[in-house]
Amino acid sequence: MVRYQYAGSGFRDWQRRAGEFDREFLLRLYRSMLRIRIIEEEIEKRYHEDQMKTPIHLAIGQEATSVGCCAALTDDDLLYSSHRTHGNYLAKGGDLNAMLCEMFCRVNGCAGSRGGSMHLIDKKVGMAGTSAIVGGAVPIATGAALATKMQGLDRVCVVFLGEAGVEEGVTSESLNFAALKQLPVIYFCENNFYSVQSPLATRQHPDRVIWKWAASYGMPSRLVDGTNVLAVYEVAKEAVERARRGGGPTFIEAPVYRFRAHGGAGDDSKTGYRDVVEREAWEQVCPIKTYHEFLRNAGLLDVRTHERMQREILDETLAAFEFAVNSPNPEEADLYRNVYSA
Ligand SMILES: Cc1ncc(C[n+]2csc(CCOP(=O)(O)OP(=O)(O)O)c2C)c(N)n1
Ligand SMILES: [Mg+2]
Repeated sequence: MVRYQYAGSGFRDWQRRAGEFDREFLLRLYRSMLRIRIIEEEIEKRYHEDQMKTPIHLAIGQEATSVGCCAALTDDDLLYSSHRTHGNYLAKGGDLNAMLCEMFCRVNGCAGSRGGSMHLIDKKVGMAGTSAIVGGAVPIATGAALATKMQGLDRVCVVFLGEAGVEEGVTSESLNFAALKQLPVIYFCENNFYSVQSPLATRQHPDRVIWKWAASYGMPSRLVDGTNVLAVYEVAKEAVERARRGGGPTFIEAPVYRFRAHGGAGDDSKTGYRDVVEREAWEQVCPIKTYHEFLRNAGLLDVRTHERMQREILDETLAAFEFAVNSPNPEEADLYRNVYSA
């Protein structure tokens, strides 16, 4: 049974708007999505070797949300996220070598090899941190936005959460507080309809439409096609501009679909919690595929440029894996450094 269908209109209305954007910018968005996809596919390919000492949650199929949103941010803006982190980290400009070292548990890891895939951080580019606790990053981003406002900084804080993050009490508290205090924070909800293997319909009442629920806290709330990188960019840009000029928080809900299992490599649809036909239908509106068609139709991307891009990204990816596997393991004496316990 197909439960969740794509309800967007793709790039149909965007073709006539192609000229509004700079070609370099449009290609940069494409490259960024393709890069995330190629890197994650390589992670997936090697995961069974069991050299990566971390659980993984691939965002294959969800690249447009990370890339579209981060294109509206500067390095000074802060990004927080959950357990499905790779796309967020890379789109924000996080260091690939440091990310892979973290996953291989090597000394050059971005979290000192303590955190693995679910705890990525790169302060230089405003990748402020990720949390494996569902909804856990939401109050942290809200607190960062409070600090931003109190210190009078020109900075916007963004937090990615899955639709299950909405079910955590702390998310309600955070939205209420952010609206009350008019904080410069954006709640970006990637609604992929599943929490591990539980469909949304078994977890939230059908009358509770997520973006409308968020609006009831007293903040602008938007629904945007999460497979359309340009639509995401536009909505994020509007929210960022509002936050910067003191206009307070925004909530964004973006329907997306993950093409792989909740965790690990490969797809798990055959276990029966979702229909393979449902996944295949969403693959037809893959954010990279549809945007590629848009660029080709607009005459902005030719076959050779595309092939060169793929080659460059794959070379970069393989070199980063090489760097990670050749980085040393942490020293035993370092085990308790930076570990705090009360
Ligand atoms: C507070 C809490 N409860 C349960 C879990 C176990 N868990 C890890 S990921 C996940 C699913 C979260 O779904 P969603 O927020 O929609 O993100 P998605 O995995 O779909 O990207 C759950 C229940 C957890 N990590 N933290
Ligand atoms: Mg989900």
